[in-house]
Parts: sequence; structure tokens; C-alpha cells
Amino acid sequence: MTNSLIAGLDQTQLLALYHSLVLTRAAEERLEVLQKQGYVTGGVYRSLGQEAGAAGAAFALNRQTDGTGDFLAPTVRAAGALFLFGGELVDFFRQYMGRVTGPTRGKEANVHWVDLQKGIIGPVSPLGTMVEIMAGITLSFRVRGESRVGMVFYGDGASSTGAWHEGLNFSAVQRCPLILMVEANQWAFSTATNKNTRVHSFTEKAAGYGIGSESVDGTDIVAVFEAVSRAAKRARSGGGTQMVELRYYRRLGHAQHDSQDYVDPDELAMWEDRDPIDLFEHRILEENWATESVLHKIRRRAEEECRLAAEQAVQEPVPDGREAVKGIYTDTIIQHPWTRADGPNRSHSNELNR
Ligand SMILES: Cc1ncc(C[n+]2csc(CCOP(=O)(O)OP(=O)(O)O)c2C)c(N)n1
Ligand SMILES: [Mg+2]
Repeated sequence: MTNSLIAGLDQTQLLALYHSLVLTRAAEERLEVLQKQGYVTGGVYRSLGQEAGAAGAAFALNRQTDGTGDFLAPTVRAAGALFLFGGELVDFFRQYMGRVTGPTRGKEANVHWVDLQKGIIGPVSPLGTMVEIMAGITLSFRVRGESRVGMVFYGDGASSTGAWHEGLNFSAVQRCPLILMVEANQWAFSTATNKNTRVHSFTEKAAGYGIGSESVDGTDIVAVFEAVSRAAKRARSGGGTQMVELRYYRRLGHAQHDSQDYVDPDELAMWEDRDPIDLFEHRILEENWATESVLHKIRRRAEEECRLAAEQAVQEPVPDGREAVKGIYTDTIIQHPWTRADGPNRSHSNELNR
């Protein structure tokens, strides 16, 4: 019998959720600083206003580190889910800074990495394709009779791609235990969602494929946790593919290069008032689940974790150019015919032809 305060969550779990929210925000804020200092290679994609969607959803799944748990395919705006699945903060910073010590040894950026033991399937860039990949992974769970589910995040813009629809249809027909998280943040770059789809809620699309769905306030972490818990229960018990729509707002531009001057300032202000961290803090204090000083310590801890992880990653090297051909098809260094002939491995140039 747990001491449930709400939604079956006890105080420790509620504070873990709070930590997850503030950790995500602190990590992304630190990334912005690192980028201004010139350390980041590529864009910085913030999830400001969307943190509760990623954290609440991942918290509802079975997270293991020995390859036996549920699987997650996050987007760049779902870093909080990645952290909950055991993605290390230091690896997150390494990826953004192209460090050779990172999971992809500097080959890929941000959340694009895989850890099969932890159930992390980093995304590939063409939008929509991870639905197909995760349909395949979760089909294997069903075929083997395992009680596991997969979760794939995608933006509202991505839901207009062919791959998204094809993957969803396959998953629905095959009753794959897959949960599609629609990050309905109302923008895809500078295209408003109403110029991208005629439906008012993505649950209407779910109905078209005959799958279960729910639409939830994506700024309310407890509501997200509850909705995803229900979806996971249905998927785990033979109910097939499910969708959960997270309603919230992309409060910053697509990435830091986007000044967002196409956004109505009043609309933005309205969503600033619905900040997921502020809302959860108010609720925690109002319900007496914890004191302000406890929350303060958690915020300090999250900031310190980010500071230490970033400091470590900053000191580490970027890869030598030769890394680019390592770990692709084989760990032997191969000079492809199209590789520059003046590189240091010139003598290996015929390795492919053996
Ligand atoms: C098939 C495909 N088309 C275009 C792109 C370029 N692209 C990257 S992110 C993005 C916008 C995505 O919008 P949305 O899915 O709503 O996610 P958000 O950025 O709002 O989180 C686009 C068009 C891509 N990666 N893949
Ligand atoms: Mg979007």
C-alpha cells in the first residue's frame, strides 16, 4: 500500500516528477549559454512550456536498464523523457557539443542516440519515420508475447507526413503496443497547425485509424501521467496502438535562430501564464505535498547536476576526422573510394576491395 497523494503517486514520486521538470529546463537553459559561448554544434531546440508532456509520459512507463523495459523514441523536445529513461545528462551535453566521448562519438547531435539496454531509440531526422520503426519494435513485443510497450513522440507538423500515417496504420492493424504522443504545440517551424491540418484535435485522426486516444492538457504533469498510464495499460493488455495528444504551446522559436516574430504576443503571454513548472509548484504547495524549501533544494540540485555535466563535456575533445568512418559498417577503418586520398589512412584505401 503506497501513500498515494494523487494518481497513485506518493510524495517521493511527485518530487521526482518535479525534479524531472526543473532538470529539463535547467539543462536547456545551460545549453543556450553553451551555445552563446560557441560550444554547441547545430541548433538548440527548447521545450519551454512542453516539459510536463515529456516527463509525465515517460514516468508512466516501465523504465529499466537491462533491456527488459518499455521503449522510448523521443523528439528533440522530449529530452525530459530521455533523462527519465536513463539518458545521462553528460551524454546529452556531449551530443550537443559533438564530443567524441558521447554516445555517437560526435557523429550525431542532441537526442539522436540509441541505448537498447535502457530502451532508448534515438530519432532519425526525416519526420514521421520513427512511427514505422517503433511499430516494428513493438510488433516484436507482441509476437513474443511480452508485456512491453513503446512510446513515440512527434510534433503536430510531423503528423502530416506519409511515414506517420503509414506507420500508424500498420501499427493499428497489427495491434502493436505502441503509444503515439502528439506534441500539439501549435507550430511547425512558422506554419500554424491550422494550416497543416483540418482537424481540431489529433484524436480525430486516431479515430480514422480505429485506435484509442485521449487529448490532455500538456501543461499539467499529473494529467499527462494519468492519461499515459491509461494508454499504456490498454496497450499492454492487448488493446493495440494508442494515441495521446498533448495540448500546449511552443513558447520559443523552432530553434534559437527563429525570432518567432510571426507569433501573436497576447497568445504567447497567455501560455506563459500556464507554465508547467509554475503550475505544478503551485499545486504542490497548495496541497501541502512539500514545502517551498524542499522545492528550492530540488531546483538547486538540478542546476548543479547540469553545471557539473556541462563542465565535464566542455573539457572533452571533439573527434578526429578519422572517427567519421568508424563504427558505421565495421570497426575497421575503411577508406571508401570517395574518401579524400590525402588522408592519413591512405594505405587502407583498397580494404573494401579485398
Ligand atoms: C520529412 C521531413 N520534412 C521536413 C523536415 C524538416 N523539419 C524538421 S523539424 C520541422 C518542423 C516540425 O514541426 P513539428 O512536427 O510540429 O515539431 P515541433 O518543431 O513543433 O516540435 C521540419 C519541417 C524533416 N526533418 N523531415
Ligand atoms: Mg509543432
